[in-house]
Amino acid sequence: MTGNMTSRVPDLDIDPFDPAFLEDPFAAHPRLRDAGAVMFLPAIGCFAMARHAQVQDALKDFATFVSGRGVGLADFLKETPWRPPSLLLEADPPMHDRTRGLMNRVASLSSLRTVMPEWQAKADALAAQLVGRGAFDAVPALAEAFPLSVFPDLIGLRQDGRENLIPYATVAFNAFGPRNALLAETMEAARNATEWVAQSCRREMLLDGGWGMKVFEAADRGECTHDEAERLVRSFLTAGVDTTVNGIATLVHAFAAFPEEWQRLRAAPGLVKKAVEESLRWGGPVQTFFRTTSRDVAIAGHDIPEGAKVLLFLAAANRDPRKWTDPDRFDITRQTSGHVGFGFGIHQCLGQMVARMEAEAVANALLKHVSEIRPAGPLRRRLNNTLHAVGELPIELLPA
Ligand code: OVP
Repeated sequence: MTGNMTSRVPDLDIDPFDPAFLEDPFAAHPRLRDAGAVMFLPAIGCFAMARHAQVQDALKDFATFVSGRGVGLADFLKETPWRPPSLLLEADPPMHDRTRGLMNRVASLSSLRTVMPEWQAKADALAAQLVGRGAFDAVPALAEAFPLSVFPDLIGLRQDGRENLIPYATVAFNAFGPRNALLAETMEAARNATEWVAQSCRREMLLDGGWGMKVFEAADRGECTHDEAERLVRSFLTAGVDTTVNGIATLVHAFAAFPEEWQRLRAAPGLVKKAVEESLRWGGPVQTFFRTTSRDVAIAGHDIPEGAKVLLFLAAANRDPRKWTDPDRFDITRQTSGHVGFGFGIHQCLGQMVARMEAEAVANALLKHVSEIRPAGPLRRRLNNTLHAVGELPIELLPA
């Protein structure tokens, strides 16, 4: 026989949604990467890839590794999704390209530039208030406080009920995993949040000038239907808060854990953008996403059948020693291009400029006010099926 010789995919006995795994996913990543270019995880009955080359290739090949059957464990062809699918994240071309084009025009860099001075002033005031106050938990006081002080206003949400945003997103990210205890608990806690989010996406609830209303104005121009507009606004509310909260918590944690990198940044504040990018590579606020195969496909000599769920370990790819030198080290001068912290290809994070701007505003504010970021107790995780979430981050900020 010649050509097309493929072999069975190796099994690996790891459950990536087990609490012990979620507590420290990075500890298990070497086994995932070393098991092979592709593996099968009997614990959850799906294929998985954790090396940078395969994860990035799969993300690029959107026609083979599709999103329309869901980017969680559930196959939307066989199971009813917990909510109507996202028209962006859980859609494929041609539908995806139409909604993504519209949303790209709403979430433009030019509309962000106009709010940047205001965001920086808010971050500066927050840092000034937190510095020199002794030990505090940076999760509520900084990582949650800052995004909540800027993002809901950007979208044009009313004040009332904003406390529902994080509980809703927590459920949404848990819902990409199996129907485990984490999902059940957070679903219960967010019962009213789901209804509040649905109401908040309606045109009557959105303020003029916000990104939410801009989506409805695109609908008025015929770029999508008004029902679609509502669901697109929902994407902003789902994807825009818990992600940046944990991105900022991870950035602060990185500097607390690598104090010499904080001092390097103080000596060269022009490295802020690189430091933010490196924190995304190193910290992995979004750990994983699934795809579904649209055909039989061979990966590095292994067969994956059509209709298979494939778990992509973004955070493991971002620390793959086949791609990165000394990958577990947080190094603000590292060349980070090619990291998949925002995904890759056509679905790559729509809000990445917002996320970067928020993190840069916080980093710049800390640079103005803070000489040292000291751990003041153990970091505690808030377990989530998708996010590497920080539950508690005790730190102390010493004045500059
Ligand atoms: C990380 C993301 C996450 C969750 C939901 C959505 C997007 C959405 O489009 O609803 S991107």
